[in-house]
Amino acid sequence: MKRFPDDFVFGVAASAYQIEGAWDEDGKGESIWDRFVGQPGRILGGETGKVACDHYHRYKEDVGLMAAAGIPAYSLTTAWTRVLPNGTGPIEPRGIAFYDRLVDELLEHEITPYVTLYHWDLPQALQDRGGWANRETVDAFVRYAEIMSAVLGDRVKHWKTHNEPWVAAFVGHRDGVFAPGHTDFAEALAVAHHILLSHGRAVPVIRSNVPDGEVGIVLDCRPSTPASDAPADVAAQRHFDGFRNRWFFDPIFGKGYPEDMVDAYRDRGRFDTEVPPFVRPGDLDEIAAPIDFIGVNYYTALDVAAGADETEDTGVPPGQNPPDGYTEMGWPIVPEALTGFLKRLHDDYGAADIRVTENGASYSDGPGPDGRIQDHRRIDYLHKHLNAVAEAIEFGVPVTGYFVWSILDNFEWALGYSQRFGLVWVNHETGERIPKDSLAWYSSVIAERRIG
Ligand code: IFM
Repeated sequence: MKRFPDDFVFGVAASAYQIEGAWDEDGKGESIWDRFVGQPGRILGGETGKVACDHYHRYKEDVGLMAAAGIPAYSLTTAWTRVLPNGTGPIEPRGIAFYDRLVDELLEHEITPYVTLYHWDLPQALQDRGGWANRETVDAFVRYAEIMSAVLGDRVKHWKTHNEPWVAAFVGHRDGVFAPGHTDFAEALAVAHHILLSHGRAVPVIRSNVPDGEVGIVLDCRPSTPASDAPADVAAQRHFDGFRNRWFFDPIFGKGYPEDMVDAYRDRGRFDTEVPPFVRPGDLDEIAAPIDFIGVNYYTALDVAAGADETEDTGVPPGQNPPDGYTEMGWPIVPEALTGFLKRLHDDYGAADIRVTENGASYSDGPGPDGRIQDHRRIDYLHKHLNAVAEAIEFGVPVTGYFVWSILDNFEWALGYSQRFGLVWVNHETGERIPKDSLAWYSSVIAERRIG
């Protein structure tokens, strides 16, 4: 039995586009996801987030579900286009009013709000001017951060600038699988840089608006191991780690971009200079602005073999199935890699306050004949990962919080509604919510503050 420290924060998470719906209500502007879902072939089954979980209208019910389960913290993201429909220009007061209501509702139920400013839904108006590849988007983001922290900062004390910049940059601009659907490696690199720069510039702005608050960023991680001791596999794994983890963690922690990766990217990044041309003097110092915590999202880990050094699906070699199996995303379940990565953040980067800002599993279990949802596999997944967090704490790693992804079954991007990550089941036809057994289980872990 491992006990969590008294100040350890348990929470749940969700993001605006994945749950809110009301995509064009109350003056909301169009985001790149609103545009992307309308393009044929982009989303499985042609589904969209136009209605999603209708959280925009049902937020009281959702907060009530969290409160009934004794969830102490909720990580939400705000939609830039609700507040600034064109990304810049006039503020839409009805958008601000929604987040005011949501935050007040949470506080009335004694749930601490954690706010993330960007979870991939760039205003389309900014995309039309080049999106994140255009350095001006950095200034637009900083203004948006300024507005949100000024408006909510009296009640919201926990701020995260970005969620998973790797995904926004590479899945959106290299793979073309997420909005805006581009396939240009050089553009993806510029996008990543400007997102990181916007983070670094927003940090002092948020801090000055919320002097008694804290601010950080959320990076997704993909721990990996070489498929064998063969030098080619070892080199491939090192490259994968640079691509997937070090390119983001290194600059945030003041180490600049990893040199081996700058060298590796020169051709595809279309530059022949020592540093990529989008990196201007002073940028790396700004990106490394001191943060109060680092958020890390963890789902899976993989083995990397030579020849597959930048793909996500290198997986585990055939015949060596992971002992804990796979989730329905097809992701190997590797809880011990979470412990390892948390240790690495502390040992290699000196991270002094680490939060697991997303962790969870997709399983499609729905209501049985008695209406109950017995999602044992999700409970097992969460149990193993909370245990992995507790183990890291025992090793002396300063992990201070854990947020389950997600409170609700929601819109899983290019996979539409086919994947269910929720602690609460959602009928996507009617909007009905049914708490799963995993919610009751999580509720008891929170109450006992221990895992065994
Ligand atoms: O649903 C996503 C979320 O938007 C970002 N992190 C991973 C989750 C599961 O794929």
